[in-house]
Amino acid sequence: MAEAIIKVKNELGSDAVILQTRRVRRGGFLGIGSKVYIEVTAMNDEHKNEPGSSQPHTVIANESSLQLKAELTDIKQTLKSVSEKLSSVHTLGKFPEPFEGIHMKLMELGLKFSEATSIVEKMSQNMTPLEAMDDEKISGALKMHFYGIVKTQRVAFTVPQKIVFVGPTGVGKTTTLAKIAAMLRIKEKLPLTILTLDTYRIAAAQQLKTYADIMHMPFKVVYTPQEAEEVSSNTKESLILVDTAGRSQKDEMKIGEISAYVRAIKPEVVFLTIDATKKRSDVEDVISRFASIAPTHIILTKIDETSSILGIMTSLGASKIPLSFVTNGQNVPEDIMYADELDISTLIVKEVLAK
Ligand SMILES: Nc1nc2c(ncn2[C@@H]2O[C@H](COP(=O)(O)OP(=O)(O)OP(=O)(O)O)[C@@H](O)[C@H]2O)c(=O)[nH]1
Ligand SMILES: [Mg+2]
Repeated sequence: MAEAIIKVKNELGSDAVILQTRRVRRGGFLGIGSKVYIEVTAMNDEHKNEPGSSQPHTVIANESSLQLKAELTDIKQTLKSVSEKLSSVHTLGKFPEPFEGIHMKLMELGLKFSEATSIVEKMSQNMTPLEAMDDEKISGALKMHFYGIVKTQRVAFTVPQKIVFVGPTGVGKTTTLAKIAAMLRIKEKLPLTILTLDTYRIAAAQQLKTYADIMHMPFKVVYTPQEAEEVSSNTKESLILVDTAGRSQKDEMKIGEISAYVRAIKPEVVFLTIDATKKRSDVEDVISRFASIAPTHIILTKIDETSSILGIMTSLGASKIPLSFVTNGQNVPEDIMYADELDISTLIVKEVLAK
């Protein structure tokens, strides 16, 4: 049809009026081997009243070539939209150096395009071109930005107090509990009791009992929420640290089960233990699935095993649950430290500026 209209325009001018279009078969023998054409009947509107010009004019275009043309038009259209999209991405990511490099690095370290863009936009607006060439100034601006990316808060340990450790399987709950128990025992000299709800895996209870024995602390395994409630309400003279079994965060019902124990114990502190080696999306998933247990603080484990903490810190910051401890190794009790906003921002700036 497009080809036919071009023919009409060429032959009758752009004011031509189309009177009729139809498909016709031509050629072949008894209909075999014939081709389909489009027949357009048109006349020139401008000269329609002139003598001799009132005859409508018919043009014919081959349908297979029309189809090819239509496909070509389609391909051109697609190419145009792809190239528009590419150029918009290019323009959006266009910052003067060194900001463009920082923008790319932030995304490499796990930030989303929009998160990286907003950081770099703020930085580039607040710096003169001369300042932007000064590495110290860039590092200072980054540090300023990442300071407070996640809120940190120390727990005020006291007696009596109940503290429960929750989190997915294998993140380091038991190890971290042992590290904190040793720290409270040795440095703060607080009387402690260790409880575990880890009833269905004897090996896991044994792991904690060994730590408790070494540190000369009372150790109990509880089997029901009622028992957990009795033990915790009758233990007024010590700080109770409660370990829970690591259950898959995908398993809603078991989170409900831990939640029943937590409601029975009524702890002042619920530590959600998060593994720093996990993907950011997995961490966000853990935070949302454990939300029903209402964690009061986060402990980030295994930062010694990850190459970047930026993405995870951004997600922890968004959760609004304060970060309390960071652990950086398997050694009990030494591989644990209080989370500190300045340390975190220094570490992130190092990651961003690393070549
Ligand atoms: N590299 C490193 N390993 C750690 C850290 N914390 C714990 N681990 C190791 O992680 C593994 C699992 O630790 P656990 O304390 O048993 O973890 P959990 O959360 O109690 O596990 P479940 O009770 O099975 O859910 C052990 O091999 C620990 O030594 C850490 O900060 N860094
Ligand atoms: Mg454990």
